[in-house]
Amino acid sequence: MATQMTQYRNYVGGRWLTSARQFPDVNPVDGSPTATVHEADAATVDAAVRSGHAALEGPWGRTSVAERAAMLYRIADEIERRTTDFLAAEMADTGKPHAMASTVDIPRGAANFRIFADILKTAPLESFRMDLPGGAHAINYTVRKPLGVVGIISPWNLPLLLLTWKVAPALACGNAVVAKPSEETPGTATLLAEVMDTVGVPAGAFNLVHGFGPGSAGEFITTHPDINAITFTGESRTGTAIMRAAAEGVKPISFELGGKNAAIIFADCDFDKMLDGMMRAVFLNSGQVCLCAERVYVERPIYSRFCDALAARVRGLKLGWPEDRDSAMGPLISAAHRDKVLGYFALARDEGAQVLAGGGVPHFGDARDRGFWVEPTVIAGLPETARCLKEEIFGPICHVTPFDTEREVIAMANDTRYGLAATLWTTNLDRAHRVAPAMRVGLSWVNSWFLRDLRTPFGGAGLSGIGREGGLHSLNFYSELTNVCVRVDSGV
Ligand code: NAD
Ligand code: 6OD
Repeated sequence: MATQMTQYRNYVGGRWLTSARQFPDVNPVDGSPTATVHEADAATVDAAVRSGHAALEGPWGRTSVAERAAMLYRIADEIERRTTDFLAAEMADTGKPHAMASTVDIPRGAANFRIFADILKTAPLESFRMDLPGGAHAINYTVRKPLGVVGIISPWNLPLLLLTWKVAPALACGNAVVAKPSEETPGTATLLAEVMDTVGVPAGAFNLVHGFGPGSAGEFITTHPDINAITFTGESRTGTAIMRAAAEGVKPISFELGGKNAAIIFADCDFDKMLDGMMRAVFLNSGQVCLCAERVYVERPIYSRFCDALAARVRGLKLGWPEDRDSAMGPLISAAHRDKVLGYFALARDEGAQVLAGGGVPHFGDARDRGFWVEPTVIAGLPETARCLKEEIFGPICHVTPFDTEREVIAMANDTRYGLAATLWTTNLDRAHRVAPAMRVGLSWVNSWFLRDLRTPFGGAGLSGIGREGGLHSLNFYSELTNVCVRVDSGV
């Protein structure tokens, strides 16, 4: 008997909707189909937007802060109760190792709901007393209200983490959402819709639509006249298209975009800790984290030692099945993305790079040879003007450059149109406090990477984004603040 392929449907107004058009969800480990995805057409997206507005007019629009916080905690609990399902779906869609999905993606998916419930309950609002001539005064205070129906468009690299990073604060603030996950990773988003259904999120408050960008669900969301705000994580180029769409209707936007992040390694660093940190900063998630370091600058006295040590560690990285507990790296997300990354490997050679490790496609002798793998790769010797040092590759590759002075390395690290993150390795406290804030980025790490209190601002400069999310910054984006000014006349 043929097994029934998993079906990922749209969740609109509390109902599961199929679609006439479907597309396959592919496992990048071996290229096998894992599910059939129902692509939302314009009418389905329109129904999602209308159900969002209907929810805002109904009981969802009258929920209190306490009720919304309690609901967010229930969502977090239910994600945790279904951890095994979420892990299986995330690994099937991305091929990422269990070690990562179980410590980063799924726990953070649940944590995003808890943290925004906590923040919502304690979020301060402004209040000012204004003294007026003649003894009267006025009291100004702000009221936080939802923006309306928020369109959420997310990428494939950290599917649940990055979707919930936006859904949680949007719901916390009382909005309704129409969320579209990447076409590459519909799995955990669909499970999230099941969670919303199970814990009793009112119909229409959370809507999920599947599909692509242009000419599909993504574009239908961004061009819908009754979407009140758009929050997007993805490529800078896609941000440009979405910004154009959002200009019609002057919609608030929040953009978390690409990066070409620098790592700066000073000779006085703790070498072993730095090397462990750099292996994560370059190769976590096969380099498919917007915060990954693709440009590595090393102070000359330890340059050769670093290149040798990094290349040796890279050659020992285990490229494994996601379920294997000792797998360190998975495949790239798709055949198209692998072609793009391999294109940069070839370009690096054309530009004159030395390949210190990797640079090709691994051979396994099993089903993985049909998947979308590349070798973790270290290159050196390119001029700062090379395309490989200017363009985001988004794969398991870094280029290593030597430097001599602090001033020189700050200039090189900042010579990019992106501005997302930097990581700096030193034991010199003064230097850490001089160099870290001098990075033209939204997030500057010292002796660490991808470590962050979720209450802090997150976002990028330049091509890396517009605005900040995180903690109160998220609540402020997902809220309309109304200032109320009450004049109080002086009495007798
Ligand atoms: P992408 O821009 O191709 O796609 C992201 C989402 O946008 C997908 O859901 C896609 O279907 C949708 N989309 C594409 N074109 C669209 C359009 N014209 N209108 C509406 N929606 C559209 O990005 P990706 O390949 O999924 O993700 C990788 C990129 O995301 C990298 O550049 C990476 O740096 C960036 N990223 C940034 C952050 C951050 O926080 N700054 C986090 C993760 C990923
Ligand atoms: O940690 C986060 O909240 C966050 N937005 C991470 C982004 C990672 C990019 O790939």
